[in-house]
Amino acid sequence: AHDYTKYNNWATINDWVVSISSANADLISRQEIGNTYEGRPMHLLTIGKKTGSAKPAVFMDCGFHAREWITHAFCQWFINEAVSTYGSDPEMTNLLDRMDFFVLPVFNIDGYEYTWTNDRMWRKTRSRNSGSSCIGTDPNRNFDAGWCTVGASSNPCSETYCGSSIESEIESKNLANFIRSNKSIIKAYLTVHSYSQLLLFPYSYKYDLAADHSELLSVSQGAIAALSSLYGTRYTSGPGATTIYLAAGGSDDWAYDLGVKYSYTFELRDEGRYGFLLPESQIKPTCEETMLAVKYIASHVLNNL
Ligand code: 0X9
Ligand code: ZN
Ligand code: ZN
Repeated sequence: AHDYTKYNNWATINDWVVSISSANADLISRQEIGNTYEGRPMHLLTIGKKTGSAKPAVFMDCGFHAREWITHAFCQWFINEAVSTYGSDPEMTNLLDRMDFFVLPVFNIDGYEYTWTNDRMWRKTRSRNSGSSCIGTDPNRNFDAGWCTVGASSNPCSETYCGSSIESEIESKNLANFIRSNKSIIKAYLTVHSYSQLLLFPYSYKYDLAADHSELLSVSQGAIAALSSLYGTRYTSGPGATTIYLAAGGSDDWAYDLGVKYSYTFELRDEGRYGFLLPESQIKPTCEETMLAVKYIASHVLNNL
């Protein structure tokens, strides 16, 4: 059965996506943005009060990398918290009245399924590579942002394989097509990874500072201050290139260069003690503190339209 304080497999998440959408039809609608390589449907939820007119939106995805299980848990937590605090939490109520959240709870579904059935530490997609027996592409090296120039590999056996071409992965193409189609309303792009307790913003494919560097930095500092106000969890924020490493082809840099100004990558708990194997006892505190950062960013977006 589905449990917000446990890690749920894809079948459980998928059933839950269908049921929470129908149980909250006033606030949630569901659509498929395409199928994965192995044919699983990529369900995207739109969360917000239905007003009849187009609202500005925040796009958020979880589960780019299969083994980063806390991220899948966070998207589920966010959706539940949004619908269950609408009407009581003034900040969430204001956000959902005036904007929409597009949430993709599991981006790399095939990889996630593989971490449950075969290899808990799998990272990449599960697509076949011609001329190689190695499987998968790193989806966060597969976007059109300095593609495969730095911090990525052209070897299909590498954990950071950039793929045979930009958006070679159907999951990347489905996500990019959705964002391109809704570019005029998408004001922020949040992509949730783990681990290291970082809040990153462009650029990661080059050392150049983003044109919006000072605003991105100050919003990131406000967001991590809000996050740490709950349990004192310490985050670092900054441009990817100097805060984590140079790595091209990420969806954050791609979205930013497309024109989505508030583009952030979260690296959730912890700092390495458990790493990708974060105990279930940390799901609730991690999600509760991360909610504060996401709401901080969304409120900033709304106040600066
Ligand atoms: O390397 C990544 O894709 C991310 N770290 S992870 O450990 N979750 O794999 C960081 C992504 C930062 N952004 C870009 N490199 N564009
Ligand atoms: Zn990741
Ligand atoms: Zn809560």
